[in-house]
Amino acid sequence: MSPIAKPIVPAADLLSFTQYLRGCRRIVALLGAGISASSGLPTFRGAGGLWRSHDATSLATPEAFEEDPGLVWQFYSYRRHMALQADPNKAHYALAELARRNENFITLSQNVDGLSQRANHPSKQLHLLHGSLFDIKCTSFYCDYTRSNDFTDPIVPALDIPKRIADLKPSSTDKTGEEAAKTLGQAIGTNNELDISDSNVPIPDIKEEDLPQCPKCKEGLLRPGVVWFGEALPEKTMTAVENWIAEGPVDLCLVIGTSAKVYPAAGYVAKAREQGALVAVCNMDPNDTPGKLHEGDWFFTGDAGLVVPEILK
Ligand code: BV8
Repeated sequence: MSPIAKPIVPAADLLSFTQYLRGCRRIVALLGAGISASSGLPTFRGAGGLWRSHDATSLATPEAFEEDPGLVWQFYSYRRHMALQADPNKAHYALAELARRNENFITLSQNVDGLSQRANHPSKQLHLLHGSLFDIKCTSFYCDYTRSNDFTDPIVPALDIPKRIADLKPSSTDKTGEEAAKTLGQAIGTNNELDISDSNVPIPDIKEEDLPQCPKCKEGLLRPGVVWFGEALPEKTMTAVENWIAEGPVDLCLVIGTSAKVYPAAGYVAKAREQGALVAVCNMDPNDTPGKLHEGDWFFTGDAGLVVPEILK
């Protein structure tokens, strides 16, 4: 007799939530890295939030870029590559479907991986709070050059790290080459894809002139079009979100796959509550709640890729 499969969501919670959802008009969802985990993308805190022994949040700053643009570009080039290899999962598609069904539903995504867009989430109802890995902009103070939806991978030859390492010829004098070749064997996984997030893989320094350059002012370095720590969120986006929340009662706030520790994004949950919203959290970690849960809220423990399509169907 096969064991009865454990329901993705406890029946009672599912029933009470779906009954409430049916009566909801204005709904807002806040997404974090956890929604993309089952698409194979590491979260910020996943694996200790490390990228090649660097704390991811310490690389997502203007200061880090100022100090070592080559290293920060390698971090973003790696994430661009990973995001392009990934596919949206059923949670991304379920939210896109909800947006098509209900024009009074909006998604606030903290994610920069482009997966909600690739799930054809209606763009007018998708607010990218922290930008996108695939937007690029000039760092020169006097230049307004920006480029969207640049999916070139890698964005410049110098950031084709696996190729650069493979080109390193080990020689008696060039320790780096030998070391690189040796660790290359270790670092290349069975799928022959070099895991450049592996801190054992030495990566040659990249000269600034080999990094993406602004084609307009011809002076500035280009940078990823994401919001770094210490930078303001896009004003237009914040105004649109704040106006939407202020427009009238909010019935439900979905909080999906986020540790809800980064502000002002995490603050939108409280703002939705002030407008009357009940909160439904979906998280792998039962301790990751956006502040204290209230009477009537829901907490669905599990993989967003499984739970979200279940509760929204
Ligand atoms: C700003 C883009 C001011 C780059 C990111 C109060 C008010 C305002 C600001 C602050 C404040 N207090 C502190 C600040 C400063 C700071 C901040 O919030 N710091 C934190 C660390 C305390 N905020 C800022 O700097 C913001 N700017 O306020 O500017 C200003 C105003 C005017 C003029 C100048 C300045 C800017 C913040 C934006 C930073 N950029 N991303 C990039 O991606 O590289 S933030 C980045 O980290 C992500 O976008 C995301 O927002 C955050 C990580 O959070 P999560 O997505 O939640 O990921 P995490 O790994 O933490 O958690 C994953 C969750 O998923 C976990 O709960 C896990 O259990 C769960 N999970 C895992 N697997 C699954 C799952 N759940 C379901 N299913 C699974 N399978």
